[in-house]
Amino acid sequence: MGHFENVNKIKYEGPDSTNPFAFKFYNPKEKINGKTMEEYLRFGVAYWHTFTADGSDPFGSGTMLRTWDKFKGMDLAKARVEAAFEFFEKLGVPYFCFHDVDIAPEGSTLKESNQNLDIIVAMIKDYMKDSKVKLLWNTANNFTNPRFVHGAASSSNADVFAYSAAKVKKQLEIGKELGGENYVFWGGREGYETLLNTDLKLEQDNLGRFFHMAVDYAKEIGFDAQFLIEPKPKEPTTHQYDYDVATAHAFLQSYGLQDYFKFNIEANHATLAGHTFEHELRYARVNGMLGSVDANQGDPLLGWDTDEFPTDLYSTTLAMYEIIKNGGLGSGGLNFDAKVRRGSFEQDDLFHAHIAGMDAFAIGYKVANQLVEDKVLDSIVEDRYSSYRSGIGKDIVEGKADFKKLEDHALGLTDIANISGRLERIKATINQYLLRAYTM
Ligand code: XLS
Ligand code: CA
Ligand code: CA
Repeated sequence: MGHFENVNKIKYEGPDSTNPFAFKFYNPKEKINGKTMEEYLRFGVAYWHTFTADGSDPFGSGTMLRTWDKFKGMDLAKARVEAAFEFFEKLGVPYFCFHDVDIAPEGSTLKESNQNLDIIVAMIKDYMKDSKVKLLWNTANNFTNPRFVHGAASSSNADVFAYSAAKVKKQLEIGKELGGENYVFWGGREGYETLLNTDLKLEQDNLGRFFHMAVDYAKEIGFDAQFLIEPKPKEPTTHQYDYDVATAHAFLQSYGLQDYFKFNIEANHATLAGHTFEHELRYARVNGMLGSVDANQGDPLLGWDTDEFPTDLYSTTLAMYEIIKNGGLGSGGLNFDAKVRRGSFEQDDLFHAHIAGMDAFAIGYKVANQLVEDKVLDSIVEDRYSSYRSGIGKDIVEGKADFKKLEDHALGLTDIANISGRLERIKATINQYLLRAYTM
C-alpha cells in the first residue's frame, strides 16, 4: 500500500498542459548549456515541512491530513521514510534534507535518541540505494527541545554546549554514513534576547570554538561534505548572531573559519534581514561563499518567516542569474525549505506545491540563462562603470592614485557628467525576457 496511490510519476507535459500533476516548464532531460535541468537545478525536498510538520501555528493546531499519521513513535518514523521515498521518486527530485528530529523520535536520553536514529538511518540508507535519491544535507535540530531555551553553542549553560556538540557529532557521522554532500548549521537560537543578561563576547567565542570542533571532527572521521552556515536575522531570537551573509562572513573571518564554510542562503531569511534574495546570493557569490539555497519565499505583507513555496518568477529569475554567474552551486542545490499553507491540508497539495516551485525555478533558469547569454545586465553594468577603464578611473582601480593625485584631477574638472541609471528601461527589458519564456 503506497501513500500517494492516486499519483503517478510526474512528467513534463509542456506549457499548454492542464494536468495538475505535470510539469509545465521543468523538463528534467532538457539541456541548457550542455547540462540537463535535472543536473543543474539539483532540487531537494525538506523532510521537516513535507513529512513531519502538521500545519500547526501559534494560534491553532495541526490541519494536515497524512496517511502516515495513523502510526506512532518509531512506526510513524518508518512510515514517513516509506512515504518520503515514494514522494521523491514520483516527483523526480534527486535530493532531500533533514534534521535529526525530523527522521526519528527523540528518546528520553541522548543514547536512546541515537539508537532511534541508527534504526531509521539504516532504513534510509537502503531506500537511498534502491532509489538513487541522495542526501543534499542534514543538520541537528538544536533549537526545539526546551534544553535549548538559552541557545545551543551560545547557551549560558555549558552542559547545553556539550549536548549540542554531541548532537552535531552524531549528525556528522550520519552525514558520512549516508554520503551527504553538505552539512548545514542554522543557528536557531544562537543569538540573544537582551544584553541585560548576556555575555555577547563569550557567546560568540563559544560559537567560534564549536565550529572549529565540528571542522576537526569531520576531518577526523573523513567526512568531506561542504559545511554551510545558514544566516537568518531573527526568529526565534531577537538578535541572531548569523544575521545575514555579510555578518556571518565577518564572523567566520574573525574566528579563522572562512576556508571551511560557505553559505546556505534562504530567500525568506534574506527578506527578513531587509535584503532581497538576490542581494544575499550576490554577496556570497562575489566573496566565493555561495554554497546552496533554501528555495522559498516570504509574504511581504506579513513580514515573518512564512516559508512559502517559491512562485515569484521575478525572484527565481534573479536568483538563477546569480547561480549561473556563480558557475552553478557546486555540491549545493535548491532545497525547498517551504511548507504548504495551513489551508492546503490534502496530501496531494504536497505535489502541487513542489511542482509549482520546480516550474518557477525552471522558468527563472531559462530566462536568466538568456539574460546571461545576451549579456543584458553585463553590458548595462559595463557601460555604467566604463569610467574605471581609462584615465583616472583606471589609475584608481590599479592602485596608482592617491589623494593628492585625485585632488589634482578634481581641480581640473569643469563639468561632471553623470549618465542615467535607466532602471525603468532595464525592468521593461526583464519583463520582455520573462514573457518570452513561454516560447523558449
Ligand atoms: C528555519 C531554518 C531551518 C534551517 C535548517 O528558519 O530555515 O529550517 O533551514 O535548520
Ligand atoms: Ca532554511
Ligand atoms: Ca525559514
